[in-house]
Amino acid sequence: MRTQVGIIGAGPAGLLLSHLLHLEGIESIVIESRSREYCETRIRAGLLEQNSVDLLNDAGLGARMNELALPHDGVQFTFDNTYHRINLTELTGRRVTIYAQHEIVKDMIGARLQAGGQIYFAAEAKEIGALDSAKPLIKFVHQGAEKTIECDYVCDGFHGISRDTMPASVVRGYDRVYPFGWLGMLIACKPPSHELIYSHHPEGFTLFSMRSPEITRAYLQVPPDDDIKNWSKDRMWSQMRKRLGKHEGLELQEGEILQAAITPMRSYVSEPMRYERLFLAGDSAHIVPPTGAKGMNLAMADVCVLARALIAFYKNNQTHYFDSYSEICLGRVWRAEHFSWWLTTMLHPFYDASPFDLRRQIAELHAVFGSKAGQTLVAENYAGLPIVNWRP
Ligand code: RFL
Ligand code: PHB
Repeated sequence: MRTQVGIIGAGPAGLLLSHLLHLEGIESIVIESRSREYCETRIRAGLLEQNSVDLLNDAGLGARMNELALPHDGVQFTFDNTYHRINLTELTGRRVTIYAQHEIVKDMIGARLQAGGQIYFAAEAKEIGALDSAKPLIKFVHQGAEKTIECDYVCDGFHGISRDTMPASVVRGYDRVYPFGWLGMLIACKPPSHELIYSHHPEGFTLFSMRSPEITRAYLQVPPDDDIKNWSKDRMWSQMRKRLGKHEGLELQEGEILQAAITPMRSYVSEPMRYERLFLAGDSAHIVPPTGAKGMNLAMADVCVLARALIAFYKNNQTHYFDSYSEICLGRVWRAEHFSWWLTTMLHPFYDASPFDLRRQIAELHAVFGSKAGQTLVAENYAGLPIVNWRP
C-alpha cells in the first residue's frame, strides 16, 4: 500500500487531519486498532471551544453538530457554600458548546467514508520504520495478516509506537500524576442547570455536565486506586447531592445511572512533537486532566498546524512549516497544561491536605472567582486560545 500521509488512530486528531488533507486533494490512510462501532460509541469528551466549533463548520463537518449541540454563554462554580457564574460571552465574546466526542468521531468517519477515504478498523499499527528515508513505513496487522503502508509522512495518534521509534536522546517526557481520579457517570435525568457546574467540596470535587437536555454527565473525585465496586448508586447520589450543596435554581433530579467508570488523572507532555517525517498530534503527545476540558480541543488545534504544514508542502513545495510545527504546538500545549493543572489543583481537595491547605485553597477560589480579573483569566482560557488557520 502507498499513500501520501499515513495516520495512526481514528480519534478526533487522526480523522480531522485525514479530512482536512482530503479537502485539499491530499491522500491519506488511517489505521485504527478498535472497531468502527467502538470508536463511534466510546464515551469521552463533551465540551468544545468556540474555535473548535468554528473549525468543524469551516471544514464542512458541522451539520449534525448544529442540530444537536448545546451552546453555553456561561459556566458555573460552587465552593464554600457560595455560587459564582462566569459570563463567558461578556468576558471573551466566545461561548463553549456541548457536543459529544463520539458524535464528532461519527461525523468525521461518515464524511471520510462517503468521500471514499480509507480507514482500516481493527488494524493495529505495530511499527514505524525508515523514518530517515523519504519513504517511511507503517507496519500493521489487519485480519491476522501483516501489512505495510509506504508514505511520505506519518502522523501518530498513539504514543506507544513513536516512543519506540524516536531515539531516547531526542525525546523528553514531562509527567504528573494526580492523587485522585474521576468517577464518570451517564445519567438519564435533566442536568441541575442548563450550563456546567464545577463544585469544590471538602469531601471532593464534582462536575455536572450533560449530553442533552435529558441526559446528565456527572463526575465525582475519588481516590486514584478506588474500585467502582465501592460505589453503590445510593453512595453516588448522596455524594453528588452533598458536594453540589444547596443553591437557588440548581436542582438535582434523580434518574437511572446508565454507565459508571473510574478514570485516572494525569498531565503529560512529550517533546519534541516531530522527529524526521513523523509528527505527533493530540493525546499521543500530551495529556491533560479533564478539569479544563482541553484534550480534544488541543488535539484539533495541533491538527490545524500539521494540516497547514502538509498542505503548504504538497501545494507550494514549502517546508518551513514542518520546522516550526513542534514549537508552535508546544506553546499552546503548555498554556493548556498550565490551565488544566491550575483548575484541577484549585478545585480538588487533596486527600492529604492539612487544615491550612484547605483554608488556603478556599481563599484562592474566593480570590479568583470573586474578582473580575480572576474570572476573566479563567474565561479566556476556558473559552479557548486562538488556533492557526489550517489553510496556508
Ligand atoms: P484518541 O481519541 O485517543 O485517538 C487515538 C486513537 O488511536 C487508536 N489506537 C491505535 N490505532 C492503531 N494502532 C495502534 N497501535 C493504536 N493504539 C491506539 C485508539 O483506539 C484511538 O481511537 O486521541 P486524539 O485523537 O488525540 O483525541 C484526544 C481526545 O480523545 C482526548 O483528549 C479527550 O477525550 C479528552 N477529554 C476532553 N477533551 C475536551 O476537549 N473536552 C472535554 O470535555 C473532555 N472531557 C476528556 C474528557 C477525557 C476523558 N477521559 C476519558 C480521559 C472527559 C474524560 C473523562
Ligand atoms: C464532559 O461533558 O464530559 C466534560 C465537560 C467538561 C469537562 C470535562 C468533561 O471539564
